Amino acid sequence: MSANPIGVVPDSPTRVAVVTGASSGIGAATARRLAADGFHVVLGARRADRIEQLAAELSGEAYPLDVTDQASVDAFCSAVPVAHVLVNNAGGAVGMDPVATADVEDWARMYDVNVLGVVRMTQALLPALIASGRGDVVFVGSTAGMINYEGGAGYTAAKHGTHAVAETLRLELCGQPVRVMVVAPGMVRTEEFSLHRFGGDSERAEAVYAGVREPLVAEDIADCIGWMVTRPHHVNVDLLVVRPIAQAAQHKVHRES
Ligand code: 8X3
Repeated sequence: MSANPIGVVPDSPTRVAVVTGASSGIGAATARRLAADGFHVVLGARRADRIEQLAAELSGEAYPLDVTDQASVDAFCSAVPVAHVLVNNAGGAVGMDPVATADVEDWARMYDVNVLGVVRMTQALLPALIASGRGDVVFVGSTAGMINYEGGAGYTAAKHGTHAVAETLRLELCGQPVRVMVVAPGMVRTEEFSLHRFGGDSERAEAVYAGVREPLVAEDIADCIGWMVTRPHHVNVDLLVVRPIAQAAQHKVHRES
């Protein structure tokens, strides 16, 4: 466990940013970006070894976190008395089976991490975010939270749920000093998203990006999040949809042979 080297206290000008799912991909890139922007970063993920290494590099903190486990969320959040930004990034897809034959256990896992996980984290850190007087919750949603596609219903239903939680929270917090923002990425090539979705089948994972000249990368989304949380605090970027230039819409992807 890396110690808090700067001892952030409530009236410190340093803002504290909590990033979930920070062991790889968008989460790790966001932690790097926010640290570079001057935030004190607190990283959470199940793979403690990875986040400890990254936190040491970023002079931040790292604690193990499984957002699908309330006890884990409680333990993590008890180590974070001060928080200005929560990036609800932990999430993911499992499988790509049609509704007719999909495994409902996969769907339950996706709902747990993409919907209940963000609710658990948001509930636990909301008092600190409000107390900060300038809090932010960023939900890493998806274009899959705005449209549906064949084989994707388990994931699209879950990501629609992520977006619904965010939009509802914004309504409920109206008048409080907490922004609620959603970034909705389209095709982002990370080392794990598609590999995880297809149970480690690298051929299927690679096929997702086949012929796409420049899919987005994790740093592109981290860049968006960095921009969103560094706007003057009265500016709430409700929803930022971002796709690679080769993806005009979910089903309209230019592929070179
Ligand atoms: C990922 C976008 O198109 O794979 O959140 O569903 S997609």
